[in-house]
Amino acid sequence: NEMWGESTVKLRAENAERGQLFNDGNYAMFIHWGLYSQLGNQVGDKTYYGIGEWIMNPRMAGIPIPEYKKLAGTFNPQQFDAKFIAKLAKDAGMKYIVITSKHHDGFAMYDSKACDFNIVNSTPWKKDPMKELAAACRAEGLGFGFYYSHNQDWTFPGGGRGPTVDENGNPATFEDYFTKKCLPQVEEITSNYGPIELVWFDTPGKMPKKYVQQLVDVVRKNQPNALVSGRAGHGLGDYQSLGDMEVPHKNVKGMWEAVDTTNDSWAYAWYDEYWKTPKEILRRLIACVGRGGTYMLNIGPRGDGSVPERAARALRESGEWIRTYPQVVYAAEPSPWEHALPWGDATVKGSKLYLSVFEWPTAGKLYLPGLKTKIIAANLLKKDQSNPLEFSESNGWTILELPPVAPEKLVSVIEIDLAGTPRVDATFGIDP
Ligand code: H57
Repeated sequence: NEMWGESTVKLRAENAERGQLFNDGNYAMFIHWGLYSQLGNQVGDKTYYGIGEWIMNPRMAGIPIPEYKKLAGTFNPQQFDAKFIAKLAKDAGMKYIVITSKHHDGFAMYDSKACDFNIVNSTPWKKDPMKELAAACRAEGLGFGFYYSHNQDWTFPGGGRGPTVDENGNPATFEDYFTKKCLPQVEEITSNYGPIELVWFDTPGKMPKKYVQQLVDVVRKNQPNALVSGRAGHGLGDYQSLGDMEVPHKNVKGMWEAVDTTNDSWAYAWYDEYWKTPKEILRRLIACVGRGGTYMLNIGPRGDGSVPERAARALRESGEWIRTYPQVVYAAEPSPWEHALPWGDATVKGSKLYLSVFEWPTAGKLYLPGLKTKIIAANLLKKDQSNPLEFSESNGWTILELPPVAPEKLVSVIEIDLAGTPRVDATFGIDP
């Protein structure tokens, strides 16, 4: 994806320590929360459809900077509850949380000394939610990381797509923005919140390499074990970040992550009720694990700090399934088929193959194309029960005999013990 600047793919082994986060915890919570959350895509009596964190941009409402800055004066998120959010991520089966410390609007959602356009200095609330969230994550045993918009800053002079002159009308350069705000803020987020697991830089645009390098150096200095997202730019990140809301259809090599939303917007959008169902969440999570990557799924809390109930419910329901079948997801390896199959998808643990059956075959047979490794046993799981399945082979197809009704409401799991690591002849096509 050219937008994020190409080849940041690195092998897991190159970053054994840092990469551990992805190996163990291939499911995470992303949070977009900021001044824009107060608007929820509505300005005056007009609704702007799209991604809510872009509301001030001319492509959406086009809010002038002085007007936008006034939103800080009413930002008072009384319902924000860091423990609730960390618990929700935990219940969802997620392993770490990444939250917007500063999005393109330039507003710091943490206590920043580098720029007073921040939550402590310019809101009536005056608190640092990130201190609380970092602590809550640690208490739940979750990892914690920050999103930081390093190139785009729409309100600070010299920032990407920001004002080109300062308060006195003098020309402002990207260098000004970088030295006065960007670099100091990345120092802050990597120094003031204890050990963090990830710094998620976004959309490098045309940001010169020398700046990106300095940011990555700061992260390495302060947080040697933190991952840096591929969207830092210039191949300086640790792993590849796919496009926004992109779940790949074919296996992707190297270390990578997909980022996705529970509805259609990153930030809270009042009208957006296009919630993914628990089944859709599992479909996309298992697709990512099955393609060889990790899945980070976003929620957009409201301006008052509360989490939309339907997002929370879907996350908890899918999380309950993950807690029942953790072996399917965590530290699982990619599918030997390299793509989804008509009934669902596959993940691997050594010589065990896990079939996640999303569409229960009505004809009582499930077909596996071209599986070359010998099957020792096939079992249909039902929580901690395990029921043996009959299986046969015909012209390279493995045929599993299934009961007429799926044991699980959401997704049923078949565990296959193989004589070795699964190998597949990829030339097989449509079910016989
Ligand atoms: O933070 C989220 C996501 C993780 N990456 C950010 C997004 O805000 C970058 C999204 N940039 C993609 C993009 C390309 C063109 C415009 C947005 C509203 C109306 C038009 C635009 C947005 Fe589009």
